Amino acid sequence: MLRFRTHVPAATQISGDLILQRRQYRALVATHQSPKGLRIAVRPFFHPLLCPSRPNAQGKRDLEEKQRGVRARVFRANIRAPMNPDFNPSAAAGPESGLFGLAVSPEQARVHVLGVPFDATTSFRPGTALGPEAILRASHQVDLFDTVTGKPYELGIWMAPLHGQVAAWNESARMDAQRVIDAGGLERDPKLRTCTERVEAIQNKLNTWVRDRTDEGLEAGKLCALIGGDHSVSLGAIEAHAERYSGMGILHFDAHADLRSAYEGFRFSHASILFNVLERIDNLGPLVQVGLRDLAQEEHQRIRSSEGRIHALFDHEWARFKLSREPLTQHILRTLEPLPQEVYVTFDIDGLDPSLCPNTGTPVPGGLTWHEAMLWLGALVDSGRRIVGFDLTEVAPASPERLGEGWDEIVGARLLYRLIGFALR
Ligand SMILES: [Mn+2]
Repeated sequence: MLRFRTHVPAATQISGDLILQRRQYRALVATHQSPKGLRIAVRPFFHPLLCPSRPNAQGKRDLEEKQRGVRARVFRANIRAPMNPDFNPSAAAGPESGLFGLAVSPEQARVHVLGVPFDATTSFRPGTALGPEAILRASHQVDLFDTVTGKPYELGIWMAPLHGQVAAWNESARMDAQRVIDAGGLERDPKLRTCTERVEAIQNKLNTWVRDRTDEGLEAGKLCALIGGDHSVSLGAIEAHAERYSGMGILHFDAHADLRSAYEGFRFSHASILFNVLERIDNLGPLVQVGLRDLAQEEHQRIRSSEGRIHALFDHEWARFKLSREPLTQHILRTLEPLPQEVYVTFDIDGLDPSLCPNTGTPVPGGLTWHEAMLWLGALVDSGRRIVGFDLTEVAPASPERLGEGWDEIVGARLLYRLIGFALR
């Protein structure tokens, strides 16, 4: 027995060439037969542009339906398309629908989300490469109405289909990177330099690719968000934003300062992302770091000697704030003070308490609670500043077999929705 929990649009397309009216469609669903006696398969609506799904699953279905003698297909349109007059934001999302269960074209959407499944230099434990797919799936559980930010979905949110090239780059870079990591880093075994060079060549390609994709989105007037992958993937996105928003500041949530000049021999390591940002991008405003609690002396020194370019609020300082009698927002506003009007947010999920991201690559005790993170983001936009773009990295699902069901990606999807909401405010 087939059941449709959500709305049926006025016209539903069959196999790309036959249109059923709502009435006929209902009749069809009720009887499980086609009006013309065709054998019908019903499957979730799928559009390669709208739904970054896996083409393999489609192919398997095609074959299976052919064997059953299916002559036509009804695409079940239980997706949430805000531009559709029949749209119901409270309806459940289809399993193969787009990010947050929405179905909007890239042209319609105000927000473009780019998933970058890359984690080749993850040193401690891998898994963040599965972050984008896991967040996409977990996002179907997110209610579109949000008590804090309202209705961000109304402006349209579109996630680009996950690009196979990035996964291929990741696989090939990971093999070389693993040899170096297993050897204890390049310092221990300089013979492995060719490996780090190959990794670097791939990361250069990746950075350019991310920068170009982000640039295309910004050119079209979109709010561009990126989801990792490990933190190294943000470089291209920050470059593209800095080009357009000259002098923009960066607000960085992280347990780590990410200010190492290189890590384990990798120049584009996740542990060096902010170092690379400051080194390579000229027209940047100040960097404000929040949540830091695990850093090398070299990084501490770099913050101290940055002459006002880097402002770090260490986690123990935040803990002290919380015990003081002053309202927390006053501390937050004081910390945000160096930031200009236009701010890029780079959010490593490990800036949060690890109970919110237990499987992230390098978890550290301490960190922000969920509500504290929201307080920071809210204070940032309430102060009149604008989030011009952002990234969310280091979300790692607990289980590759059950993507989208784990706690890490559930938190990640909700954080992504809030970030979008605050940026659109
Ligand atoms: Mn981190």
